[in-house]
This record gives sequence, C-alpha cells and structure tokens, in this order.
Amino acid sequence: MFQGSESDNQTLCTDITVFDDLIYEASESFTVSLTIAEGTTGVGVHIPSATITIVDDDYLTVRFEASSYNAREEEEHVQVCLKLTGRSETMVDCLVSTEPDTAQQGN
Ligand SMILES: [Ca+2]
Ligand SMILES: [Ca+2]
Repeated sequence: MFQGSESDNQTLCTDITVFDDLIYEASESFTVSLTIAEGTTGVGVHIPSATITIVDDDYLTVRFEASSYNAREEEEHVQVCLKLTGRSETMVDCLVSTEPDTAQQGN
C-alpha cells in the first residue's frame, strides 16, 4: 500500500518467491497483474501486467565413463560408456564417433 506523501513519485516493491531446482530446463515465465483495490477512485493503471522469466541455472555434463578402454581382438567389439551428470526434463542426444588418423601401434 502506498502511503500518503508530498512526493511526486513513490516506489513500492514486493518479493515473489522463486523455487530453485536441480533440473536442466528451458527458461520459464509467468505473468503478474496489477489491479487497484475495490473502492479506490481517481487512480489509473498504466502498465497492468508484467512478465517474469525464470532463467535456468542448471547444466548437464556428459563424459566417457573412463578415459581408456581395452579391446580384445577376438571379441570383435569394445563397449564404451557415457556418463550424464545432472537431471534434464528433455532427452539428451549424444554421438560417439571414431577420430580419423588416431590409430597407433601399441608399446
Ligand atoms: Ca537450479
Ligand atoms: Ca532448473
């Protein structure tokens, strides 16, 4: 509630609670609106609504589970594993590919 004052301009602020989570997600927004209390006269509303955007502060990391793997020739394949750290509300698509010109003879 604005108090009576001789000043031409007063500012009144209110806090709206925003909950922090641990999920990687897109920014979210909602609208707040302003109305004048019933029975108040002679007061106009210039900007009747405002948009609040909650900017996500969470992130994900993806990595190989190990930095090296051993492959036995007779098994004809090697399994490499990825590790995702963090929670996401959407699918995380990853691509594993071989790097050209990195094959070397062992020691
Ligand atoms: Ca967070
Ligand atoms: Ca979040």
